[in-house]
Amino acid sequence: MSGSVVALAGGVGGARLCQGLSQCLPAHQLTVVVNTGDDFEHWGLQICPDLDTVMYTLASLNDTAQGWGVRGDTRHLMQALARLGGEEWFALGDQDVATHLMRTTLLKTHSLSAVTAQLCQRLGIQVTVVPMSDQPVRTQVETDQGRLAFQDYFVRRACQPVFKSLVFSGIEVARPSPGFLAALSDPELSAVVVCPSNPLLSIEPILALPSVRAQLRALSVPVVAVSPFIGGQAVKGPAAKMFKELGLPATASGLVEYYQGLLDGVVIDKADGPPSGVKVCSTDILMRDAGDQARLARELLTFVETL
Ligand code: FO1
Repeated sequence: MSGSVVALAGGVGGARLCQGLSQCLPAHQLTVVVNTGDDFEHWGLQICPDLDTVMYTLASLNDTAQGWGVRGDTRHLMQALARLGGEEWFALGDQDVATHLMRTTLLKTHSLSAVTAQLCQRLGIQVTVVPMSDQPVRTQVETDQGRLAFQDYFVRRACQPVFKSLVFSGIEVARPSPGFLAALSDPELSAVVVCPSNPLLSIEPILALPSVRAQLRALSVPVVAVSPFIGGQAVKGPAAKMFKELGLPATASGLVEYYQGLLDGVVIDKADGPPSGVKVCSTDILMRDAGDQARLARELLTFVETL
């Protein structure tokens, strides 16, 4: 691929595809735009779970078994907190805390974009990673148990409450980050990739930012998603449960319907039926290891060139 690619990403699935894309594209041709709706303050620390998952994955530091955090991390801090009666529902590894301490300190004088760029540089990440916005946007989940803060719904209650809708607190006054806007207006842009992240929790906050949907629709380059579903199940996380609670099938067709005309193409698993209304690439979309990530990214980029 000769032009640049913007990837919209959230947690584990997005991070894995971005790692694959980073192996197929020169670093200057990839910008990863990361959801910050999951961000929250905990123990006085600014925690950006999706930015961390993307950074740790691109730096090959990620805990692949757990899905978040640093591989081989210890929990001495959490154990000491528990001894003092502290809450344990959100587990912070010791090395992970270093990231949150650094970010929290730097954020006193720098934007989240600048802090993210500095953390990425220190971790040796060459592709551009930007938060979706420098202003705080906080996802809240309307459920049968009332409106819940994102991490309360996701981690503390393990996504058990029935999902109804989302509220993105702060979105009206938030702006897409400078790096996000620059990547979308790059004359060399050749595609926007919607990663196989949770469409509701990870991608929707990015799309809900003022002007983003309109800008994506106005682009003359293809917008292509990789499905997060295989055989009616999400590869990871609660996306299938949430789609069903919304009355949408947890399939590639449900995905295309959900994105409401945004997509030109979709990459689906070979086990699944093709959706109508978009171009389809059917392949093995399960990313078990780095080899799968690179293969899927290659197939995605080849597909994009046909659109
Ligand atoms: N997810 C969990 O299910 N339990 C945790 O204790 C937890 C801790 C955690 C700490 C730092 C971090 O960056 C992420 C962490 N996550 C944890 C993952 C995270 O909350 C969610 O997976 C994302 O917000 C959804 O993409």
